[in-house]
Amino acid sequence: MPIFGDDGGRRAKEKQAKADGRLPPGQSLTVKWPVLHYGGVPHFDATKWDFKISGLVETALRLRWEEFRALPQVESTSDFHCVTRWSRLDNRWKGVRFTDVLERAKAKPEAEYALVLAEEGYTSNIPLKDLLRPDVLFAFEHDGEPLTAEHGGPLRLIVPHLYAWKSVKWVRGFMLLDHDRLGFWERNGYHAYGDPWKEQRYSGS
Ligand SMILES: Nc1nc2c(c(=O)[nH]1)N[C@H]1C(S)=C(S)[C@@H](COP(=O)(O)O)O[C@H]1N2
Ligand SMILES: [Mo]
Repeated sequence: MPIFGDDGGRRAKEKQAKADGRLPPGQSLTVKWPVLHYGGVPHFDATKWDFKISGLVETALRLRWEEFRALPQVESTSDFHCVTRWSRLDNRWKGVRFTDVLERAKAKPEAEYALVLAEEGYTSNIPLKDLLRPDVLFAFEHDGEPLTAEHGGPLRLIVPHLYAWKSVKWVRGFMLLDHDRLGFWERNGYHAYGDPWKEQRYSGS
């Protein structure tokens, strides 16, 4: 007899996650991995792909796919919290730390915010100091597999401590600014910062 019902033990895992203090308020646990985004899944062409760093940096940069792939890679396991109230724990990501990318361009002292840029004009704003955490990665892999296109492959940003709309799929670069410039969802009613532990879901909350 299985101990768990046919939800693969989801309820038991959720109870444990709550007891361990790993589930932010108002979130429920998912053991699957939903696909969520606005618009279509962009087509990837390695010969045309580039990653651009601009704004308040010492050296504006444009990295080609091969150059980005050659940056030092690390693994980091972290949790993922979507504002639509699901969380997925213990995701094993492999990719390049934000800090290892930024190092090549060097932030100017007045840079305080980033606007992260993706395919099809998707953007998200994040304070620069939040991106300097060691678990913030540009990820190529999830749980040992190359990131599928629907989950943001070939490359997505992962910012575990903020709601997942900040974990920009199909990322193509970022711009550093001295002020906060709202991104796509942030202009459409989501919170400018988005701390899941404070339930900063919508602007004004
Ligand atoms: N480029 C882009 N990135 C995006 C989004 C989007 O619409 N476009 N949606 C965000 C939202 S709201 C969530 S919850 C996560 C979902 O990632 P997943 O589909 O891999 O679960 O991607 C985020 N990154
Ligand atoms: Mo989301």
